[in-house]
Amino acid sequence: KAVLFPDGLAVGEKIFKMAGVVKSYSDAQQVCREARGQLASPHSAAENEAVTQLVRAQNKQAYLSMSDISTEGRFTYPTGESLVYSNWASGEPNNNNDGQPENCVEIYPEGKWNDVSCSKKLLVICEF
Ligand code: GN1
Ligand code: CA
Ligand code: CA
Repeated sequence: KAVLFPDGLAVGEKIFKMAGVVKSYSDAQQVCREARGQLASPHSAAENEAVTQLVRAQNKQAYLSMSDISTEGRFTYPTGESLVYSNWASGEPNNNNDGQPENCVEIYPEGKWNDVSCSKKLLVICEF
């Protein structure tokens, strides 16, 4: 795992970069798209640990790329593929924000995932 100063980590062929901004999901997607990347999409424990390190350094939850916007309960990558790896916190995904649906995914500084409202403003981490 190479450390790319500042705020970047390489795992295998993938590079994760903390963008230094806090955004809603659609704005966060745009930040990464404009940089010719996409939101962090950890496909393994090693990748999830890299994203967790960047999250922990800011002590702020971050968006992952995945959502169940298309089909409730079926989380997919932006390609539409189902997850090959997940690290849900106990009881998640619960699709419940005071009765409102939760279709996006945040990662906590502990590395566990929680589904949240896509309007929540969260740290942006892109992958390249
Ligand atoms: C949060 O705030 P609360 O407890 O109603 C979280 C949910 C989690 C839940 C887990 C906006 O809900 O997504 O499932 O904690 N809501 C937000 O206890 O982050
Ligand atoms: Ca949902
Ligand atoms: Ca939740």
